[in-house]
Amino acid sequence: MITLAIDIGGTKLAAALVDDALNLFQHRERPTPASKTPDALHAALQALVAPLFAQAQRVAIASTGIIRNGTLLAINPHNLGGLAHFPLVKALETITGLPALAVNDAQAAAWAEYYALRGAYRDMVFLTVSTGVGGGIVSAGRLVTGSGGLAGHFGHTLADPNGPVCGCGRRGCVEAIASGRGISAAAQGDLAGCDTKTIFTHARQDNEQAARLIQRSAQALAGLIADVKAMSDCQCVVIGGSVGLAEGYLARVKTCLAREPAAYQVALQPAYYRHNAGLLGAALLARREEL
Ligand code: ADP
Ligand code: BMX
Ligand code: ZN
Repeated sequence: MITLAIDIGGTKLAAALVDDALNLFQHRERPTPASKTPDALHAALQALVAPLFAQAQRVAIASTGIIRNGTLLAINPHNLGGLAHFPLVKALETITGLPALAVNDAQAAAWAEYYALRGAYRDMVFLTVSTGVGGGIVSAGRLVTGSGGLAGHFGHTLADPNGPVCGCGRRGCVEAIASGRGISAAAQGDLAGCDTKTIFTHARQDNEQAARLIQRSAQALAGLIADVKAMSDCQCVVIGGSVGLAEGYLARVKTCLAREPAAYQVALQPAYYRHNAGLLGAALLARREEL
């Protein structure tokens, strides 16, 4: 059985074909359109999957946003150019004529990373530091999505009561400080207007402000990891997303976490499936559901 797996993030859309042995082929990417209206996302998804779907028997979607009854509901619409609502499953079923399943991107990635651990831990949490900060929980070997899809949205817990207002409406969320958007939004002077990838490049060239912005993100993420440990007693936290996987970032988070009391220490590791964790997690869930 071939699954067309799709990953919808705030910055990029990715798609690939995945076979039953989890081999991933014909990987394609394009930028996520920034538009309040659903038409632009629909057109971008259509163009992304057009060369792929004839070879697939089902569609598995990992997407940013709260996924409820196959529909994307943004908790932070700013990450999608203001788009707050998109009928994901309906759109992909119309485009491909295939049955489709949708799940939150970080929840999907948590499931793939739990699978990669092969039983080493029963309780783990996945965190993505990307356009936003997302999370997924596996508890006693089960993926926790919540009755309304909100479970694991750790990016919207408090990092700093005096921090910037988050696109979700709360002040000082971890996402507003630690995410790719949060890092670039705080850049000033010589770094004003730079995206986060560029800010990492400047940090490697000893730009002090760039290093400070990345450190502020790593510190907020380490605080979140201590909170997650306190709430879930998970045995392992896996980090993904382009910021989370950027060279040197996890080492900074580990240093910050090491300063927290012993009770909050937890094994930290980078995503085994790197940038493909969302695609493979969605494919694994479609296989489990026998879609
Ligand atoms: P998405 O949120 O669409 O899943 P990513 O995981 O690629 O996408 O996260 C996008 C964010 O990561 C952006 O803020 C971007 O500037 C930043 N980014 C992309 N590549 C890198 C990199 N190599 N190093 C650091 N940051 C990166
Ligand atoms: C936001 C939220 C989460 C998502 C997380 C990471 C939206 C649109 N998304 O907190 O559902 O899991 O970002 O998403 O409200 P990404 O785009 O960074 O991968
Ligand atoms: Zn928030």
